[in-house]
Formats: sequence, C-alpha cells, structure tokens
Amino acid sequence: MDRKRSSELFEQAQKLIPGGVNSPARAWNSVGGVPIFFARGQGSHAWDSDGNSYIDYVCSWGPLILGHARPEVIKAAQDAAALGTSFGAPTELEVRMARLVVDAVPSIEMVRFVNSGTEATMSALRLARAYTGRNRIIKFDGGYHGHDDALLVKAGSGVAAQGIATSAGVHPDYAAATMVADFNSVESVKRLLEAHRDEVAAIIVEPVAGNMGVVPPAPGFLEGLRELATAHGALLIFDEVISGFRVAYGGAQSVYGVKPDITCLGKIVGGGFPVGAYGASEEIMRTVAPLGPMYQAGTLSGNPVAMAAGITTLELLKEPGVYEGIADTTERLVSGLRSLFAQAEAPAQINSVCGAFTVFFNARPVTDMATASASDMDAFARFFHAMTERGVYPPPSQFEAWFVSAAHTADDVEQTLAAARDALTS
Ligand code: HOZ
Repeated sequence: MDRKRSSELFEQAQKLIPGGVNSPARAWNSVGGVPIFFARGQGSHAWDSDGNSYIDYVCSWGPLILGHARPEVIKAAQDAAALGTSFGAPTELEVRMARLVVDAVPSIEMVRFVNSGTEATMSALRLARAYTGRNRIIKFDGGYHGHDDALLVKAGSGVAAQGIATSAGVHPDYAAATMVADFNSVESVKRLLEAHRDEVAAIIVEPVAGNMGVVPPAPGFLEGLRELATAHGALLIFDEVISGFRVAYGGAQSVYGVKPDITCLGKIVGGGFPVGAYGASEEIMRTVAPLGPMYQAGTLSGNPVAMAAGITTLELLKEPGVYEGIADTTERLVSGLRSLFAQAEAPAQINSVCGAFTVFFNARPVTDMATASASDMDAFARFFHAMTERGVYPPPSQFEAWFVSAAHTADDVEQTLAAARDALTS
C-alpha cells in the first residue's frame, strides 16, 4: 500500500506541530511507523491522503456512532452554520439539546454543555469539590478522563501508551490530592476512603473502562462504588464520555442500573463536533454559576453548529433497531475474531460491550490496568500494521477501543474478518 503523501505530510507536520499531531494517541508511538493522514470519510470507510480506503474502527475515537458524514447530521450542521456560527448568547438549540440529554440519562436533571470531554471531567471535579467542601479525589489506574491536571495520574489512553505515570508539569499539590485505586476492586476504594475519612470529594470512574482498552465492570463493582460513595459522603462521578449513547442510549448507567451523582459526556453527544457536557441532580447543579459559587464558562459552549449536529445524532439514535444493529455487528466481529485467534493458536482476550471492543494480545483475562499491561505490545503492533495494510484501520494502541458504528455493514464484518485471517496467517 503506497502512503507516500502521508509520509510527506508527517515530515512537514513534525516540524510544525509537536510529534506532528494535535493529540498524542494519533502519533502511532506504541506501534511505530508513520501515522495515516486522512482526507475524507463516508459511512464506515475513511480514505487517506494517498487515496487508500480503510474500514474505520477508530471513528474519531468514538463520536461517529452513525459513521462518517451521515447526510442528516451534515445537513443539520450546514443549516445551523448558515444562520450564524456562534453568538456567545443563549440559543433555542441548547434548550432542545439539554432536553434530549435530561430525558436520556437517568441521573441528569440539569446539564451544562462545554467543548470537550476534558472540560466536562475538569468541571465535574470542581463541582464535586465545591459541593462537598472536600479536596481529595479517587480515580482508577488506567482510567483516562482527559488532560486536567488532577486526572493525569496513572492515566490510560495515550498516557499509558507513552509509558508516563504522571505528566510533567502537573502541580504536585494537584497530583497529591488524587488517589489511585484498582478498577474492578471495591476493596481498593474502601481502603482509601477509610484512610482519608471526610476528605474525599469524589470517586471518578469510567463505568465501562475504555482507555485501558475496553474493560467492562465486574458484577457488583459499580454497585459497590455507589454504596461506598454514599456511606462516605463522596460524590460518584461516571465519566461516560465514551460509554454515553454508545453502550445504550442512556449510557452505562442505564445498562448496569447504577446512578452516579454527576455524569460527564462527550464524543457522541456532539455528533462529530467538539462538545462535552456534565450533568447531575438539580440540587448539585445549583452549585454552578450563575446559580451558585462554582465558576465555569466558555465562549463556544453550546455552539449552535455543534448543538445541531448533536441533536440530529441523538434523534437518529432513538430510531428503533439502531442499538440492536450496532450490538449485532459488534457481536459478529467479536465472535469471528475469537474463532480466528483460536484457529491461529494466538492468545487473545476480546473484551466487548455494545459498539466497542478491544483485542488484547494476552493469554489471561483482562480486568484492570495491571492485566491489560501484561499484553504483548509487539504482537499487537504487528497485527495493527498487518490490518492497515489490508484496508482495516484499528486504533493504533493496545490500550484503546475499536469503535463500531451503525454504518458498519455485514460486508464490512466479512472483509474485516478476512483481513484478520490473512494477517494472523502472515
Ligand atoms: N483520548 C483519545 C483516545 N482515548 C484520543 C483522542 C485523539 O487523539 O483524537
């Protein structure tokens, strides 16, 4: 496969942009080689700057649950843009979007829109501190919640792929207030809460971990967190930036039946445009300015073009059969890959939920960051390159999710499995 133009662009980009990328996970650091530069996308496919086509399982790292350039979403964004791209004042679209989110997510009575998942989690922590009057937080090893200072401690995603424990530049006082527990271990959270009674403002968790690769919650884990948070007067924050509107329309909290105090959203909620959101009960959200003393603001927050794309995406997701279709496509990919790996006698664990999965090159079950880290990164890298060479684009890191959209077809599944069979044989 000729990727001459991507190589040229990467050469130029590296002189102008750190690492040639605007987000480290895109740099292919953990798999090596030259990142593919994309030029266009349609449905389940994306085309690179050399004209090669790929079945895309990155899907912009999650937002594109309807696939690339879904016509209704594009039209909604175009129509909104033609009426003015930003006002810095309230618009009707924000009210419609807020209504959709409040109706969809069980724990949200009021919501504030921001511009990214990072802004959502950063604001949620500030809200938890303001509401409880406490400073410490508990996060999980391998949990990634964007690049807020307090959350770049033992983080997953690009941080784990770089092998960084805590980012340089994080103020030591912020890092010191962050305590790290083990995903799927209620006991590890209990120990921290008991050692720091009346000091913990919040426990923040991805209810389905997505940034150490996909790791679903063990039975009782989320329920245990809920009980502990309530017993210790801490708030439970679900970071549903990935799982929201993906594992189900109402997110992971609707699937597992556990209600957090604060929910963070991003990715899908913006329909491919930069949107994040945080929401909670009216009582908690009354802490947010201008109603309360916790300040948070943004010029482009609730941007009409992004709101229009988000509204249309959520409305399309409400149509009957959408999630059943995504779940079915995910299941066919996962079971097909499982049997191919078994036939090839290649050790692999495939963790999945509706619309997302990870192939861990690992002989043992992956239930937390320690077990995810035991995966064979070199084997993953070889598989990744063999797949891209065969026109399938998986995430360029062992610690990320493959995202399945409503646009992926039975034909895409067949072609992906054929590519995997060939890749494993080679
Ligand atoms: N944080 C994203 C992966 N979990 C990567 C974002 C990007 O590079 O676009």
